[in-house]
Amino acid sequence: MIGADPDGDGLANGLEYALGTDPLVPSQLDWRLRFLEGEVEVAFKLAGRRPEIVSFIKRTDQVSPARWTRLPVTLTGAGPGGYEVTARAPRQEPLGLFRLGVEWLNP
Ligand SMILES: [Ca+2]
Repeated sequence: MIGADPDGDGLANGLEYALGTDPLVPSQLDWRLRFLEGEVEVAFKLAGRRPEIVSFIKRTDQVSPARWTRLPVTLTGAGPGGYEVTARAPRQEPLGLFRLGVEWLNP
């Protein structure tokens, strides 16, 4: 079942598939935030790459109502160690919230 979470880590089976993680072993997202000159860089490390899935990063500057904006991303690495999805955005106050998203190319 795509929405089930048998390992109880909060990541549903469909998302575990997209991220390349084992749905029977608890996982957590490996991410980092870096402050650059005038910019902030957010990166998520994913275990495996699926050709039928696109990963993206969104940002919002407020919670309610959220105004999520999809950021341009770069993908680096493709070996057995996984790969990273990285986005940069202008540095601002407040910093806002970032999140990783995935979507199937041909659902
Ligand atoms: Ca899970």
